This record gives sequence, structure tokens and C-alpha cells, in this order.
Amino acid sequence: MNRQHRLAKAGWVIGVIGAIWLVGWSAAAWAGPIQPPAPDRAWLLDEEAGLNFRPVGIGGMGRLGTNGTSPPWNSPPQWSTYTPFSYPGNHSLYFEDGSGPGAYGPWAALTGYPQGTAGTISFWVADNNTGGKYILDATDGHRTLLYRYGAGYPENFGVYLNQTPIGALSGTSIAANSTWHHVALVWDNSLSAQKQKIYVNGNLVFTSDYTVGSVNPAYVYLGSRYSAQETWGGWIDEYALWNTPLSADQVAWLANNSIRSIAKGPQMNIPPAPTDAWFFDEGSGGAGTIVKPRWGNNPGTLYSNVGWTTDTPFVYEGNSALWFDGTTDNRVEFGQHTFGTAGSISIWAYRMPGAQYLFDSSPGARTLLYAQFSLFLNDTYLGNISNLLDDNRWTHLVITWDNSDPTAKQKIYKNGQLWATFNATLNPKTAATLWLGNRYSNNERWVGGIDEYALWDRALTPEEIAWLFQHSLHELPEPSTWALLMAGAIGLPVLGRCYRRRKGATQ
Ligand SMILES: [Ca+2]
Ligand SMILES: [Ca+2]
Repeated sequence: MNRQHRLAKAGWVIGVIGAIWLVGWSAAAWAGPIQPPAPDRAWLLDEEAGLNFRPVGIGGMGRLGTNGTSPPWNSPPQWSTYTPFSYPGNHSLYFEDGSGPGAYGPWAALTGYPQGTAGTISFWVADNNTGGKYILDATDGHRTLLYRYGAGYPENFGVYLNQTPIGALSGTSIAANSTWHHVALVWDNSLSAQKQKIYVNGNLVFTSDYTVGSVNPAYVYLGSRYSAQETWGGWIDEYALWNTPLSADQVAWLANNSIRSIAKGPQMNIPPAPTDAWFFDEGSGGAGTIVKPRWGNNPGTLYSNVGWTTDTPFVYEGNSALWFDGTTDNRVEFGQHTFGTAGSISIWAYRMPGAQYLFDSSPGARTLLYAQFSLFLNDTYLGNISNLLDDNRWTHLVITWDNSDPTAKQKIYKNGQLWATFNATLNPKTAATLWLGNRYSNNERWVGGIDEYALWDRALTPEEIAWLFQHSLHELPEPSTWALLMAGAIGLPVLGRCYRRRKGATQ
């Protein structure tokens, strides 16, 4: 055998070994973790401060609270830097367990829950073995829960899905040792067997085979029963859901990768400067106090028991919001404003049960939102909008109108998401006085908070409204700076870089 022949033979052998290795490698890769599609809603829990938190993108508001009456359980969940993944700005929520079974304590409630007959819930949990009960629940009538029950460790977890008990998961599956565990609940009624599956750290640890019906959307409670009692101790991060059942390989990916890299919100665009906007950051003063506009030239005057709160939808130094205590004639009265045939209203509202008029305009041009929830624009009744504002938490509301739109001249957005449309042709009206927090006759009052009230003379786009849900108007430059930027060709690209989506979430 000559040298060339030996080399050729060696090359052939190496080639065969390489081919076998490649086949083996690709088989291993095929069976390994597969990146799932973007979740239908994802909560990174990276806010770091405040009582309000948002999903990536649009569509829901989260709220922290407590029903505990004694320290330390009379505090809401705490923002923590203990997280399953490491990236700048990452946070989780820490829940101090209540003082025993049935005890009240901290909770995190969020909107968004896959109520169909197939879906996936994914979250990270670190149980600190302080005797807590409910890791997860959904409001009554929709209950989906993981509940630690029984005496002594290891207790089991009772599991419900869409109001149906589906069995018990071994308590050792989620060890109460303060280490992070990835939990995925996957269900699919169309399967012939194993319709429900629970994975912990990517391993299948539970199956059941119930036929589970669909339910209406509900609040999800983290770290608590829906009744805000029977709390739980430890950390929770990265709560996400899909309206489709993920595969075992996709769940395996989630057990090793942060959802931050796949959670995508919609496109966001910076809105134009409003014609009028009020931030209510005065923060003090009783009846007679003047609230200055940030944009425009229309100051408002406080009447009766309008007060202040630092519980605001956005966290920045010096932020405050108006608080209406329910006194019959509490209100803010402004000068006159003209609503044209195109425009937008953006407002943050914290509704307490029993609240009546959020805003009004009169005479002749009634533009108002009343009770639950009748909407008038320019003296035209548009309709009644179900569930537009949530009770006991902040909701972002945007109303747009544009007579040139052929099919949906009026659009109503809740928390950045299109919620209702109407198609009335609005006529121009004469200028009318603006009110916040009451009817023009001052006898049907709002109860709760109002912040960041702003008006535009054109209909905002969905991308601009998505930005407004995720960003405070405080992030727009001062009106004078804005005018300079708009006058210069470099303005918008510079703004695009400076006013990106807030920290801790991808666009
Ligand atoms: Ca996080
Ligand atoms: Ca404010």
C-alpha cells in the first residue's frame, strides 16, 4: 500500500466516523430542548419597585397587595434580586408566608389566564419551607391552582385546572429548599390520554386524564389563594402562558432558558406631543389647589375632598396622582376645551367600587365616561363597554376617534389592547368645560385615583398606544425641548434611541 493509498484510506475512515458522529449529534439535538414560540402573555416581574407591574407588551396590569394584619404579613410581596437567571435588572417577587393555615398575607394578582381547553402555564418557584399553601390560584369559578396540603413535609400539592380537580402532585416534586424549580402545566383535551401534564425542571412528574372545560378570563393570584388568604412563602419569577400545549422538548427549553429572550410585545412608537396633558405631580394641597398642565394652557382647580396618592401607575421621583375619596361633589374643574372630529384621550384610572363619572365635558359637547361604562363623545352616545376599568387597581384607558375611518371611527383601548369599537360620525361642537372625577352637575362622583390625563387632536395609532401603556408621558421631553427636536432633522432618531422601552423587557 503506497502512502497516498494509506492517506486516502485514513481519510475515508475519518469521514465515516465523522458521518456517524454527525448522525448521532443531530439525533441528540433533535431530542433536546426546542425553543417554544413567544408566549401569549409573559410577566418578567422585573419592576424592582412599586405596587403595579406589567406584562411584556400590552394587555394586562398586575397588582401587589396584602390582606395580612400583623407584621411582616401586612406588607405586599417584595421585589427581590434572587432570580433563576442572571441579567441586568432581573428581579423576582418574594412572598413572606402568612402565620399559618388560613392566614392572610401578601399576594400578586395579574390579568391573563389561558382559559381554553388547551394551553400551557410556565413559572419559576423557590419554596423556602415556611409552611405556605398556595403557590398559584385563579379566581373563583375559574380555579387553577397548586396548593400544598397535609401535615408535615413532604405534603402533596392539590392541583386544579379550569375549576376541575385533576389530582395530587407529590410534595417532593417541588422541594422546599429555596432553590429555583421550573414548573410547567400543559393541557390538551384533544389527546386520547394524558390530557394534563406537569413538568418540574423539564421532567414529567405528573399526568392526569380529565376532560377540562373552558372558563372565562380570570385574575391569577401568585403566592396566595384567590381569597387572599392561605398564602405561601418563597420566590416566584417569569410567569408566562400560551393558548397552545407546548411539547416536552419545548418545556425542556423553558427549564434552561429565560422567557425574556422569546417574549415579544407589539411594535411601539413614541406618540406625538399631546395638545393638553396633566401629570398631577403637585402632590399636596386641598380645595382651590391649581393643577398645572404639562402641555397646553388649561389649569384645573380642585374642589371638595380631592387628595393625593403616591400609588401611581409609573414609578419616578416626585410622581403623584389625584385621589377622590367619594365626597359627593369632589372634582377637578378646567377651562374650556374643544373636541374636534379626530382626537384621543389617554388617562390612568384606579377605580373603587361605586365610582361614577371618570370625566365629563359640558354644556353641549358632552364627552364622558360614566359608571360601568357608558361612553359619550361630542354629545353622541357610543355605547356601554363591559369590564373597561378594573376595580381596586390601575387601568390605562385610551379613546380615539377619527371620522375618516370607514369602519371603526372610535376605538377604545384597555391596557394598550383594543377593547371596543364604534362607528358613529361625530360633529364638531363648541368649546365646553372639562371635568375630572364628577358629572358636570357635580353630584355623581368618581371614587379612586386619576393620573396622566392627556388629549391629542388626532387618533393615536395602536403602536403609540402600546408605548403609552408601557411608558409614562413623563418620559417625553419638556414641551420646549420637543419643539426644538421637532424643528431639527435629527430629532426623531435621537428620541428613538433615548426613549426605548423601559428596563428589563424586550420589545
Ligand atoms: Ca424576573
Ligand atoms: Ca403623576
